[in-house]
Amino acid sequence: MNTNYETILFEVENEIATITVNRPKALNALSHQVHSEINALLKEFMEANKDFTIAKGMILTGAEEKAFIAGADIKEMTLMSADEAEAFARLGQDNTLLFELLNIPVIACVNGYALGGGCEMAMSCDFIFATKTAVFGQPEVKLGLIPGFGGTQRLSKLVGRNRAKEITYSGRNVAIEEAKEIGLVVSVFESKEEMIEAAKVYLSKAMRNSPHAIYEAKRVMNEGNDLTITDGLNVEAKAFGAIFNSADMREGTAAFVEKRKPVFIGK
Ligand code: DAK
Repeated sequence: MNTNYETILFEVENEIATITVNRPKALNALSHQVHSEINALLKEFMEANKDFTIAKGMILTGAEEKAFIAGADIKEMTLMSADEAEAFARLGQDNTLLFELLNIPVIACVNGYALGGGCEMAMSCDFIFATKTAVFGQPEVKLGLIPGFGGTQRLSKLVGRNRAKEITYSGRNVAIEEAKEIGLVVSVFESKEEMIEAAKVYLSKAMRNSPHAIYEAKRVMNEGNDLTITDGLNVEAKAFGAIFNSADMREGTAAFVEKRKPVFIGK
């Protein structure tokens, strides 16, 4: 896999892939180049990791301490035409969809500012770990913009439409206590090191389970998020049936009956 990028870092250790947005001087703001590089990386990774041969879990984080991602690059946006802005929004939206479509769990590890596009990128991960210094928000209206990487949709689904509207219209910051209380963040940590370590421990434990079953659970839960309960239950029933054709399901149930540890192959 190509790991040679200018604005992001990519590494894999113990089957856990980490993407770090690496523009600390601009508080890791999302330039067109950052989005293009994330897009190329995720597409190559998806193709190469179909059988979970590279990684079984992923972390998305920001370089250094001050910011996860302080939003889309405002300096770059001041020069964009409407057509360029639409293309930029589509690229960013595509990246948020790729995180949702990945066959492995992705944890956003948020330290410092996660504003605008940063909050949107974090919300497209499976869930969010954060440090005590984390600050969330959708401040786009302060710039005469609206959220353009899915924030108008995902924040409502995560915290409820009315709270999402209240946060978005004011453009205010959401501090960590509130982010935890409204369900934006699942766990809070004292330091970035502690948070990254906890994410690695979580993913290492999860990968003892069937990677295929985790992927199916992720797929069905994400699909169901956009459906009525009846349609969502239908998707679940189909996936539940199909998983009986998987080697992992046969192995997992047989191992239980034989009182031994299962050996999953991710199929
Ligand atoms: N873009 C570009 N540079 C940024 C940046 C950003 N979002 N945030 C910070 N920086 C840069 C600063 O300009 C500064 O650079 P220099 O001036 O030193 O060259 C450096 O990072 C350090 O920032 P500060 O000096 O401002 O640091 P402070 O501690 O004083 O303040 C801050 C930290 C996070 C409160 C402040 O930097 C800030 O307010 N940043 C902007 C946060 C924000 O408004 N984020 C939302 C961006 S809007 C769409 C597509 C996408 C979007 C919308 C529509 N379509 C195409 C339709 C998404 C929009 C957004 O995300």
